[in-house]
Amino acid sequence: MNRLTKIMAVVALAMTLPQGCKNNSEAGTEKSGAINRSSAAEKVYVAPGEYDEFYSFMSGGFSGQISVYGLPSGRLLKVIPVFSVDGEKGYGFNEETKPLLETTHGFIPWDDAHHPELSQTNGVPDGKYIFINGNNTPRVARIDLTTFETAEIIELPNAGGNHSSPFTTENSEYVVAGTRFSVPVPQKDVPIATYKENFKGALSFISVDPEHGHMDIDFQVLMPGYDYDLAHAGKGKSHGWMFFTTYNTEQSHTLKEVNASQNDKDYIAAINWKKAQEYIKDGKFKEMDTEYLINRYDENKHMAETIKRNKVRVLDASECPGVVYFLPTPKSPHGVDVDPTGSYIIGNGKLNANLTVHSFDKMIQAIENESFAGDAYGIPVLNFEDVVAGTVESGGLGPLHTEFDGKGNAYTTFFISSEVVKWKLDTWEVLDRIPTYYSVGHLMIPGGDSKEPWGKYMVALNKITKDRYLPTGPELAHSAQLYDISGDKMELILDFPTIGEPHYAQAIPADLVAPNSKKIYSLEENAHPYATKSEKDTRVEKKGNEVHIYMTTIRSHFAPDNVEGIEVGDKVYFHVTNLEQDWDVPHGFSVMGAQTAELLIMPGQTETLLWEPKKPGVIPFYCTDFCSALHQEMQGYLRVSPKGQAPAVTATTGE
Ligand code: RUQ
Ligand code: CUA
Repeated sequence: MNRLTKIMAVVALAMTLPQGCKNNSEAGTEKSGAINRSSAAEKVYVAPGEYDEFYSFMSGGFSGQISVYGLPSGRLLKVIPVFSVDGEKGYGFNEETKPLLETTHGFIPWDDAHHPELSQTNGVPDGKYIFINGNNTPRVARIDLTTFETAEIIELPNAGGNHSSPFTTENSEYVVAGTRFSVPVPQKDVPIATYKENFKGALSFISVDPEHGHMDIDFQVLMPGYDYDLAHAGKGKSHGWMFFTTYNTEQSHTLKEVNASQNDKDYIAAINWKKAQEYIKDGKFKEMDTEYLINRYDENKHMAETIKRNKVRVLDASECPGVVYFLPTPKSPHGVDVDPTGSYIIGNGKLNANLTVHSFDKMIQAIENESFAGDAYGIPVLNFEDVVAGTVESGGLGPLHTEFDGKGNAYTTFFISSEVVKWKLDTWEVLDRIPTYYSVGHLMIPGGDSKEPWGKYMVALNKITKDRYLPTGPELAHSAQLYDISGDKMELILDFPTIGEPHYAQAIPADLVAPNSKKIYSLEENAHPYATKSEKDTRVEKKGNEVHIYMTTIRSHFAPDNVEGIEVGDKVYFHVTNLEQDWDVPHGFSVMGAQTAELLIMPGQTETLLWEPKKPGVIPFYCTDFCSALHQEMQGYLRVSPKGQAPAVTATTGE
């Protein structure tokens, strides 16, 4: 057996382990290790009517969304639609949110969302925004935490598989987006076998406007054609640097499971983005023709708009000395994590047992001494011995991700050996280890990738659940597990299923978000071009085969609620304004035969549904949200006549 087949054999063995676990409902202790049931229950119990201490934002993975849970209870608070359409909220179906999902490939109703990242001020999550990457059709979204709605989605040109994304710098000067799959840049029709000549890896530095949060691509760094897996920003002393893991420095384009695992070491790419800014300022960049869209939701217009860009500023790493250095790192590193002081850069070599810790100070020293082992495509490669600070002899297998508790400890997940290992920064000794059920990917400590973690809980985000929950057919929910990490020993206190695949998650104390939560949209400030601000302005306008119904809702009726004059073949737009100005009083709108979704309209908001009636008759519509005691009465009728036979349009309420 060569090294790789050995690794594959271990991987295969580990994947079968969970099946071997006992499934004995009597013996909860068998499945979950030694759990002290009453103390665990007390720790996660949030009494009815009380609030959780933290908001936790979990990626939905292949669901494309973000789900919001309270911690420590594990209660689901909301699913925020981001990259996938959502019939529950009309997201991607109503006319206002459709533009959010526009790309240069057209309307894209699904993506794979991996890594939520909170905006930061001075290196600490500030509760303003959460960003998340769209992996498949490369994009980054920004969610506004006053509304818990997707406010903006930016597309990334020159990328393929936006995985090392969207990690933020200390003040969200940038969120980065690195390509996992290198592709021809610019895209062109070439033989795949010309990978080495034609493929490149673009790393985007997306600027975030401090006032409005608006994103745009400041510049891209064009890198050799490797795979850029994950990233994290420097902080404190290393602020100004961004670190990306690479794998496939072999530059293979086929059977990567073998071919991209040949090199003993790949690289962590250290990018000096302040230096890159100097190149930009001095005009030493190439302006490349390209195409990408920025889709922004305007909260006053209640509508998203698309901006098209056709240029991007590019720095070629090979031609910009001082911008990029490579740190050799063993065994196809996956996560790269920077400790709260910014001194250490941890490479999680996924085909390894040990963790490699690089020292930022040593890196700077080696750069100053120009002590290089050589170069790759003109980019200096540092000597491993010059930059390594230590190795954590973990005893685990398959390290993926590391987070920190702010008390000098680090916690690393091991996918293959299915555990979390707690170890000490500076001495690199292992302090504790605890199993996860099963096959943990990411882990999350509130603020655990920031300068000041709130190191009370740790959440393991597991890929496999097997015997943990009641079976639900072939598909089982993925799972989160909550651990108390306030003491010396980690203690498992709760399991809860998640939506889609939880890759990464982030959490923040509730008091940094809850007080800013918006309760209503002001009707007065509603600038939607089709808003109707009072019942007396409701009406129907028909031009050719386009019918615009200006409709309002208030407990418990629609105005108008009887409309005639529609005919088969018309395009009927319902522009529904919810006149309520009270918290938690949305109204729904649904019409029989609609091929889109319902609308769920917040107080003060206007939303539009397009309906194209296919058959003559009298069609009911109704409110879908139980809004009052007379909610069942909140209903109306639309008369649809055969083509060419409709009476004049009328819209009435209560006549
Ligand atoms: S990656 S484990 Cu996006 Cu580690 Cu999920
Ligand atoms: Cu409005 Cu139910």
